[in-house]
Amino acid sequence: MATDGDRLLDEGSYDQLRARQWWAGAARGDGMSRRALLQLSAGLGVAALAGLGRPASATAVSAPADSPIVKPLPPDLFYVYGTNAEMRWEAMRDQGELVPIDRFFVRDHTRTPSIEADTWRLRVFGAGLRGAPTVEQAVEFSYRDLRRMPAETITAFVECAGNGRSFFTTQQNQTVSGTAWKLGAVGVARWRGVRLATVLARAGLTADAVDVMPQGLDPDWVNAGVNNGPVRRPLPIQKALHDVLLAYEMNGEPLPPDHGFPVRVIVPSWIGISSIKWLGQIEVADAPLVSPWNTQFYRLFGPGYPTEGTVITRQVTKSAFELPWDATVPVGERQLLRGRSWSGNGAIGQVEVSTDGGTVWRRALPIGRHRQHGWQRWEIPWRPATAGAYTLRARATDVTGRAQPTQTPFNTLGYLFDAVVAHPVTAT
Ligand SMILES: Nc1nc2c(c(=O)[nH]1)N[C@H]1C(S)=C(S)[C@@H](COP(=O)(O)O)O[C@H]1N2
Ligand SMILES: [Mo]
Repeated sequence: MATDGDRLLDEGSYDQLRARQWWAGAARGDGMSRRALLQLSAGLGVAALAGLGRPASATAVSAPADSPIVKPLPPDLFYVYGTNAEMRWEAMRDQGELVPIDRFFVRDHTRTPSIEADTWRLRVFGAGLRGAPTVEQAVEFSYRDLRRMPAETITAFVECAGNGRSFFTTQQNQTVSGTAWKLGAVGVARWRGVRLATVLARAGLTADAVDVMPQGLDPDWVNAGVNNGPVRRPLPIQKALHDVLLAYEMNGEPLPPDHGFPVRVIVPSWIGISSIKWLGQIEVADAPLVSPWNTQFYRLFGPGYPTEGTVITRQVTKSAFELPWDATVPVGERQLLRGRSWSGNGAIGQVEVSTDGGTVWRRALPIGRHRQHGWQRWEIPWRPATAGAYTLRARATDVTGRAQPTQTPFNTLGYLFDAVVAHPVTAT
């Protein structure tokens, strides 16, 4: 039988329990009354439905001279959208399981800060610890302290909850707000670091702990005239102790500035915003915590959802071809189509591909093994017999049976697009 703790690893029960606690006044928020939130979320829905939200368009702008992102963003590897940059999927052709750092997507709310490892400290505090109730009394860890603790390495994807958002508009004719990602706001890397459970134990964790809230050192996020404070989002203690890592290495190198140097959180299978970069502090509370990132943003709002929305935790099932958008392929030649599929709910069980607009589906052949929280690579031979336009489709099913649908139910902020994507190519 599932215990309360097990249930908190599951997004549905986590949300229901936290929502009940919050609406009953048992959760501690910062800065926003329930009334204000309700007004805001209702207004958000209306604005987005009326097309007042920033419409998702496929237009990519090039990086400004004073780029908020530190690493180079060459146009053959990235589409750049202001403070965010997505990987072009053709950049994964001929790559192994991991996405190299030079092409890993970046999602910054403001900009990449410059932080020195020598003076950096992680401050852990809160009523869920013995003797460190406030941030002034926090238990401090230096970079060296963390590096000396037992290390662990995991393979896991980081994926933005909004990955695929542009297809709400281009495939489903719906207006949603937020960055108009195609499918490149995802990447798999090897993350090395120390388990959050180890750090919390050393900080004096007690059985009273309920939620933890990691917070970033990047600038406050101001949106629509409202200062939401530093980027932060709570996690239930059960998930925090289960498999969360405080990572200081990515693909065998020190964490690059854009990906959270010196230390970031990695929350396997959960949406990207959970994996707080440039970690500065962690509150460990004996009561449920809220931040705008789990009450206003990264929730599903819209006609099919309750007024207060539904929180998002795990990622959905998706697939992508390792091809340029509007690729040109040789006519009359046998070629191998390659791609990858992934899910936040478990390994991928099967992938089917259609090259004829969705009539005939063939099983793709798996390449390599799906490791931990990574993805499944696959390939399928194809010979386009005649010249002209084709639409490629890949649809995956994970081992829990979650398959990609033909439509994703609308939500105003355009999260969790899992429908099969129609990828245009031309054979010449
Ligand atoms: N401190 C901080 N952490 C953050 C963010 C941020 O802007 N600031 N962006 C989040 C979001 S929305 C995503 S999708 C991931 C992106 O990680 P990446 O830039 O390493 O790909 O980081 C998350 N962690
Ligand atoms: Mo994100």
